[in-house]
Amino acid sequence: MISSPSATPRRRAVVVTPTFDERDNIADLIEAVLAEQAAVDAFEIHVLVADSHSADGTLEIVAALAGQNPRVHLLDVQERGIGIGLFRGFQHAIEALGADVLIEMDADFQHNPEDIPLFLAKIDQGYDVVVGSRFVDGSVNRMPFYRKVLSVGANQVVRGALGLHGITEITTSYRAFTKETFLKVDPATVPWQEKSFIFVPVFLVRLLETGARATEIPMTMHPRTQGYSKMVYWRYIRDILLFSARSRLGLEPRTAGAPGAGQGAAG
Ligand SMILES: Nc1nc2c(ncn2[C@@H]2O[C@H](COP(=O)(O)OP(=O)(O)OP(=O)(O)O)[C@@H](O)[C@H]2O)c(=O)[nH]1
Ligand SMILES: [Mg+2]
Repeated sequence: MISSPSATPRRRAVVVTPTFDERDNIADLIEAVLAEQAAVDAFEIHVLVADSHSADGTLEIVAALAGQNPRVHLLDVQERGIGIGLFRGFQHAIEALGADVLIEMDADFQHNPEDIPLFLAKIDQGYDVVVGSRFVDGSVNRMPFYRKVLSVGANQVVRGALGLHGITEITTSYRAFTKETFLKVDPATVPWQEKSFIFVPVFLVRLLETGARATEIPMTMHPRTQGYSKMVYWRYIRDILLFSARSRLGLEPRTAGAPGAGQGAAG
């Protein structure tokens, strides 16, 4: 892609992907993400792999690719947890890599990198948060029946507890948002140190509570084909139910400025 010297400088979009034991996926994923640059003009695409010190070779694969390509970055977050990987990854992308826009995406190809241009087009139109959804027209959900039940149930329970209207999908981790929106979220209101996947729905709720202008785009989701799942179902279901109950009782800290914020226990 050729840009003239007088063109507006491109904003930087960093795709943050959390990894634990993803050696069979990660090199292909990085290549697929960077290939989307051909379809994106307004943003310079980078990829940051936020790894929980995998021992399967993921770290070494990404370190080698980062040494060859300045748009590939590695953050070893040391500890386990998808929330730790993502939250530290977002902070690092802003502070060390100069990210203007963040994209949150799994590393196992359940999220299609070809959707990246659509997310960025919506950000370019002025949206603060863009959510990939399996529940809007045009989406395709190829997950097995029990996973569909889990996602529908979790979405209903959390959305009901928080009175979230307009956003249909809060349990899958494919989203784009601006740096400014991320910086409005108080880290103390996000369970980023929890080992379960509760980070994924709660983080989106906190982004929306900032008053962000949000929209959804349809996505295709299918089971992973390489590597293994790190989701512990009972722990996730337990945490979803606890979070929803605590939110209804006003016991969850909320983003400052959100409707109803400050009524519950803070901190
Ligand atoms: N940094 C980090 N990333 C993790 C951790 N656990 C999971 N991930 C990553 O988070 C993403 C989602 O995890 P998955 O195991 O695919 O969970 P899932 O998509 O709900 O489960 P499947 O549908 O079976 O794949 C993947 O990119 C994982 O590698 C962790 O402890 N640390
Ligand atoms: Mg997965």
